[in-house]
Amino acid sequence: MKLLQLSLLVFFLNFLPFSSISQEKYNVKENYNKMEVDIPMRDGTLLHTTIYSPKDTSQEYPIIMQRTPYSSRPYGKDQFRSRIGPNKYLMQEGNIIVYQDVRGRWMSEGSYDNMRAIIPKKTKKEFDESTDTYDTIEWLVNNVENNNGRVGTWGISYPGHYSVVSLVDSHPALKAASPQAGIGDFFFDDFHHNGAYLLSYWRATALFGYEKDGPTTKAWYDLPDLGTQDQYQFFLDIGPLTNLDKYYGEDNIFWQQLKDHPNYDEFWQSRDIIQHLNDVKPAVMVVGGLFDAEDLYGPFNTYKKIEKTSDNFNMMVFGPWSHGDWARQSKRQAVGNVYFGNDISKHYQKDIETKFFNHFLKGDGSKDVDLPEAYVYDTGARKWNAYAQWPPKNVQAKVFYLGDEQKLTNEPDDNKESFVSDPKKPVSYNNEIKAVFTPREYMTGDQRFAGRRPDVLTFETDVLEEDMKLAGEIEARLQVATTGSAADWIVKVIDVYPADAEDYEETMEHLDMDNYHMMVRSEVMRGRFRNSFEQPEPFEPNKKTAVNITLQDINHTFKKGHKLQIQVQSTWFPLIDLNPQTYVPNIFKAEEDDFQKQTHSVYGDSAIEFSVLKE
Ligand code: PG9
Repeated sequence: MKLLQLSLLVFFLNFLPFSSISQEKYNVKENYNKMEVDIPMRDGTLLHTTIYSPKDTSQEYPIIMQRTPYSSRPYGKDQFRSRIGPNKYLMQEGNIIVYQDVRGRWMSEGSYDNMRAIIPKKTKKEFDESTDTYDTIEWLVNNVENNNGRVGTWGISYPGHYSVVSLVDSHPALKAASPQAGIGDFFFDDFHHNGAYLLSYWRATALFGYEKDGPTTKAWYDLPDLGTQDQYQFFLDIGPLTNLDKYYGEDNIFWQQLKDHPNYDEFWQSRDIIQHLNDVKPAVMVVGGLFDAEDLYGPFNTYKKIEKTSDNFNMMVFGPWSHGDWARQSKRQAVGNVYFGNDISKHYQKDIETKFFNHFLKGDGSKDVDLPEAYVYDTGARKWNAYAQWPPKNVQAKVFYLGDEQKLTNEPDDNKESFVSDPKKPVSYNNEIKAVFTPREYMTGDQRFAGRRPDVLTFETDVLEEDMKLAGEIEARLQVATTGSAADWIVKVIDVYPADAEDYEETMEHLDMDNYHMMVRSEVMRGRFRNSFEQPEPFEPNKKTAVNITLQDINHTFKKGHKLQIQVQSTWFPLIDLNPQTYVPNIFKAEEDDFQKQTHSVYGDSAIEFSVLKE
């Protein structure tokens, strides 16, 4: 099986809750009955819903539901998943587990709409995903035998998004929701980061772009085969994005939408779910991975928005995970070369996730429960922290400046570092030739390969004489200039390991962890959006200009003997698409000649602000 297909299989196994191919001692078919029903929505559309109910009817059970665009298969009354529910503990103790194909996907009727916008003031017949969820819950609690009248939702990624949606105008029977890496907004999650298009997601456009003819158990789309492991070269050879049109025709609705909406316009704004998280009633446990390459914006902003607007039970768990790791059964938890510890996901599933659902769906459901407000793993010290709030209260701002001689300094200076940025020789986002369905391992990748390029600026502290713990968001306030009229700015926060760092089983053959430059956090700002995501602006050539970038939260101790390093660059390929570096109205429609080599500069009064935890 080609690596690309394998990576796609791994991607899907993320969403076939636990693999439908792994052999488990626990036998679902022996312990659960399965029913498949088509539930009518308020507009008459039928949504295909699979219900697994415990055979033991000596007690009533709550319903724990996942709504998904990735299929509630296997279909057929005698076909059972080998694992059901959020984790094996909840499966084995008995719950009614429900999977539903969302509108327009797989066996459900209707049309699909990526991140379908919530209609704020709906008429009785108007529908969106919140009404589909409401109508589904209404049907389930009134028709599924032996349910205890309480419902939970959960899901990872897109299914996580639908769990977030369940919180909007929620059904009164919905008592608990656990959105996990739930997409918040496609302009900041997955397909874009701060307006930069994630070219690395281009193949996934096929997954979501085509309309199916009717209910189907078979995939109605094919993913384009790049025919190479070298995605950097493939996309470099492709050149302007218009050359990708030969792979996706007009019938790929999502590809057309991506091209027609390069700015944060009403199309994207209406699909942002965070804006609707007001006065949330059900208990919420937001889960995310600190090295999740797909959805970081969504979970952090879901938790923070609910904290601001609602009085419900609301907690968050962020572990040393990449996308979906927390749902796996891996003994050793590692992301790429970096190992964090054993049984981290098991501990989360057994002691946190199971307790959350049992308390709110089977227990007294009060806010008085022995669960932490913010359970966040320290990815440097390699241990869990239970915080009373997030971001933590006892932090102090610490500003570093991008000073002379590649030093992070405590004071700004009048230094200026310049580099030539050439779209024909962009900085790679990773250091291996391996095709991926969507990027993952670069989130902890070694950044020495980049730092040695002349078009990547590096700034670092001296060797730390004591631990420095950074907790919360990071604000990069760059002062830059370009000879062109457009540019992207990427900031990377790196933990430089000492020469005696230990190697791990996961460390790649040729690599030692000594002097490993571990990516801790990174983010891009497409410079045209520096003042507004809605109204892009060119740079005035050679004019010193402010570009601010918020990097998602971290919880990382830079240990004594390590160094903190910042890298700044303007290309990150093919993670994101190439910026022509001359201003064009829509980069999706840029032409070959628009792409120009330019000289960019970063000034010494550029600041990176961290929050240092005062232990
Ligand atoms: N958020 C993930 C994703 C969305 C779209 C394309 C590729 C990945 C996910 O649902 O896994």
